[in-house]
Amino acid sequence: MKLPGMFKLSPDVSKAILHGQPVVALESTVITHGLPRPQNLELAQSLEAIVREGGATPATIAVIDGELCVGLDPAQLEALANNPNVRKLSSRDLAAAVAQKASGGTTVAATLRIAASARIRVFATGGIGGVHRYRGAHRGSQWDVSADLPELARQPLVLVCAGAKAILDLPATLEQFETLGVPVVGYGTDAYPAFYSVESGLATSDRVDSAAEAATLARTHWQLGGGGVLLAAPPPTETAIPREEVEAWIVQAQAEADAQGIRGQAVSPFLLARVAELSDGRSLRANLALLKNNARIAAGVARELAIGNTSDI
Ligand code: PSU
Ligand code: MN
Repeated sequence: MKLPGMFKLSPDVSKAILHGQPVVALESTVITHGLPRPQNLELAQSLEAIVREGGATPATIAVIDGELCVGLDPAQLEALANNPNVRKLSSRDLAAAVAQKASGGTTVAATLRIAASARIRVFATGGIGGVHRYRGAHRGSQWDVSADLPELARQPLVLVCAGAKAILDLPATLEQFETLGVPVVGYGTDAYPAFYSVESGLATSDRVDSAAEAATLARTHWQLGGGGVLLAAPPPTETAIPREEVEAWIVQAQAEADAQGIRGQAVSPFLLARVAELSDGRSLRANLALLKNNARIAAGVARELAIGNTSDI
């Protein structure tokens, strides 16, 4: 596999890809902008450990000094987590970051693009971005749709998440998945999860009950020319929070975001941080637990997909 010089694969990841061994991509905006310190670094390290325990190689993806890094060493991970000035990089921001030799955490959208270039087929995150709730006071807010959606439609990966983040308009986000041809597959459930909550009151489009079934569905989707598959895993019940409880915090956080004129890329990080405060840390605990759960599931799917694999699927 020959990638342009701006890509930098870690030795581990490079070897695993070359031999068709299971690899799980991990994003880094959740580290740089999604979680507070020091939980962000601890989480990033435990996700890598969980993927390894699950028999796959973790590939945390980030941009460091203009290089598209696929797999970070421990010092790089620490530096990224502790640097408050790094950028949030979505698909459209990658070229500028490379040209300017900048560093940043990659969103789901940007991570999908980089992972697909490296022929990685499985990716774990917490919650995918989506269609933001309509904020009448803010002109243009009806067009605040995360680049995660079109990018997932395009890139042939299985994205393991607990649905879309609860701060979003979930029915509108599900409609977008249908429009974009992205299967929304429940992992052991027919209910579409709502990130912190086990149920959103909405349904998935399909269901699988094992990693092997998920792998078969994804392979078939790709043989049909499809792109991404959303594998929606409910958050662990011990830390999950009922929808009605979460909703009150979100409504308040959203009102504050509007009053303070928060826009664009700053909206999601603001809402996540504010909900964590309003919930007295409960949303943060749920977020950490579901991220770990998703990493474990992703390792299983990556192993199934690697069976009988050559380096190109
Ligand atoms: N999931 C989390 N925490 C996060 C994110 C997802 O549990 O911080 C990040 C992801 O990187 C996702 C991004 O791609 O939020 C979406 O940002 P936006 O809504 O601005 O597209
Ligand atoms: Mn947005």
